[in-house]
Amino acid sequence: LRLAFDVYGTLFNPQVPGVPEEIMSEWRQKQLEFSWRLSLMGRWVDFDEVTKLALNHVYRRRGLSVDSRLVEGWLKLEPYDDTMTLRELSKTHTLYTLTNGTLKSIKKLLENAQILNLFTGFYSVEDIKVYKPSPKVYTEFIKRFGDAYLVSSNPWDIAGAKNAGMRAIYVNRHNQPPDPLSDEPDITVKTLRELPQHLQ
Ligand code: LAC
Repeated sequence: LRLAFDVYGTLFNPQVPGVPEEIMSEWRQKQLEFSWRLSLMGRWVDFDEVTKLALNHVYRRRGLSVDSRLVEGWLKLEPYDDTMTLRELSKTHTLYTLTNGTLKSIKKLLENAQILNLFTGFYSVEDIKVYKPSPKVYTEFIKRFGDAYLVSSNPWDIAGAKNAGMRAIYVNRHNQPPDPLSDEPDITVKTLRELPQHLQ
């Protein structure tokens, strides 16, 4: 099967070392909000830049001075333990990325984690300059690479894929309740480790 992986939050833990959890979560939320608002406005700013804008905004809002080097932490995120299951999955399935991130940054992450070579193809929304969960992203992926499953831990991403008619595998690591805007994922697992047995 073709498996199209979301990157941030699915393969890599979006936690920059040295950033308190509360600020990190607001940073991540603003990063996503900015990406969605830009797409609704029909504008394009790449995800690295969006991440920078969100960082500055979150610190300013709190009246704190910001160390802009923190943004480089996104190039050094840790993969989840179960991400290493991709080594096994790549033997019998074809792996792709399907990410809001820039190819430059996500390839660096995959390289650091020594899993870059497991992928057959890399797809980023930079190609069409509109962010997930726009249906255009998922349909463009399928047009280009063929039918595939999106694999994501982000419920809004699963919702987006199902909405666009793409099959989806939800990695529900944190036991989140179902997303009210989403159709049922085709497969739900708690970690990527369960995936090989589901896809036999
Ligand atoms: C990704 C982020 C947005 O697409 O989760 O990798």
